[in-house]
Parts: sequence; C-alpha cells; structure tokens
Amino acid sequence: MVYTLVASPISTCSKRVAIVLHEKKVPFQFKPIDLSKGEHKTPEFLAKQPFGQVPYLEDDDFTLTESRAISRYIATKHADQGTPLIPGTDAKSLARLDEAISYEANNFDTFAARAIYEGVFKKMMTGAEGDKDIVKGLINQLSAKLAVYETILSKQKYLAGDSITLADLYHLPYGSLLPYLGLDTLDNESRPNVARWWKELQARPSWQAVKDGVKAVESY
Ligand SMILES: N[C@@H](CCC(=O)N[C@@H](CS)C(=O)NCC(=O)O)C(=O)O
Repeated sequence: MVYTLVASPISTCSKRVAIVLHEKKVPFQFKPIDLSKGEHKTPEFLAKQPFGQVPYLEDDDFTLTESRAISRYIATKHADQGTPLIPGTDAKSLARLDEAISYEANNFDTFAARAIYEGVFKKMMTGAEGDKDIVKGLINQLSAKLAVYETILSKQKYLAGDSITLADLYHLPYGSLLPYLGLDTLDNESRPNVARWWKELQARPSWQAVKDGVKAVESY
C-alpha cells in the first residue's frame, strides 16, 4: 500500500513530513488541501484530523496526524532504507533523539514559528500588519537558544550526536523562512557551527525536492 499524504503543498508542517519521506526513499501519493478555501475545516477533513490542520497521513486504514509523529512513524517503519534518521534502538540512543526533538519543539519552533507568523504570514492571512516589536522579542529569545545550539554543535555534528536525525531535519521548514524577516538568524558568523550545520541541512536533496512545494513521488 502506498502512503497518501494529505497536506498543503506549501505548508511548513507538510514539508516536514515530505522531507522524511524523501530521506527514507518512500514513494507517496499526495492529496493537496487548499487552506485558502478552508478545505481543512470540512466535516470529512475533521473526521481524519480533528484540529483541522494539515498534514495527515493515510497508510491503509491507519490515519496519523501531527507532522513529527508521522515522520517518526515513517522513519521507524522504514528503518532499513534511506537515511537512518533514528540513531539506534537502545534506550540511550532513543533518549538522545527525544532530547534533540524536544530542543527543536521547545527552543526553536516555539519562537521561529511565532516570529514567522507575526512577520510574514499575518499580513497574508489577515491583512493586518505584523507587530515588529513582537518579532524582535521572539528573535532575541531564539538567538539566546541558538547560542546554546552553537555550544552543542561545536562538540558534535548534529543535535543528537554525529549522525543526522529527524530532529535536525525538523528545523528546515521554519528555518528556511527566517530570512523573510530580513535576518541572518541561522547563517550568522557569530555562530559558525550553527551556520555550518544549517548550510548542510539546506543542501540536502530531500529539502531541495520539497522546498518549493510538495509533490507525489511514484518511485525512487
Ligand atoms: N502540530 C501540528 C501543526 C499543524 C499545523 O499547524 N498546520 C498548519 C499548516 S503548517 C495548518 O494547518 N494551519 C491551518 C489552521 O490551523 O487552520 C503538526 O505538526 O502537524
């Protein structure tokens, strides 16, 4: 059975899952959802994703929501193909992975996603100007967290150790939008190891394949 990713081609959370499908060389069908038409708030959609958000994944009769949970499901189910992305099966390796995933959710996404909403999406979605002071405050908080990333990445190649994992890839969708705020937050010479890490992530074929929009993949 081929997976069906039900998602918006341009949404950040949809791209997060698509990156992992590409890394794992897993073909998938793609069912596009037009957020501007409210297709994610119909009764049919809400029956699958009760929060009315993209993406969700269908694997036969198994439906899964939440981009990070979907990504982990794919990486676990296809552990033996493509890029490993999960550093091991022992308790310590899995705990390191969870630790790094938690860094991304709590020290990166929470500031980056809100800053991007305020500084980029708000105007597009509501017509109202974003609040520059809110953006500045969030970016200052994000920069303080990235100073810690710099320390971590000066000792190891990636956030969970010396091999790339799901946690690193999760940064790509929102991280790639930060320059739209006119800031070099991730590619900053004051944090050379973060810049090195970020440059490498952005160059990955998986990101190059989805950055301009998610499309179905029949085979690899
Ligand atoms: N925690 C969810 C967040 C999903 C989410 O926020 N999706 C956005 C697009 S990136 C969305 O559907 N926004 C429309 C809405 O919330 O009404 C995930 O990671 O899948």
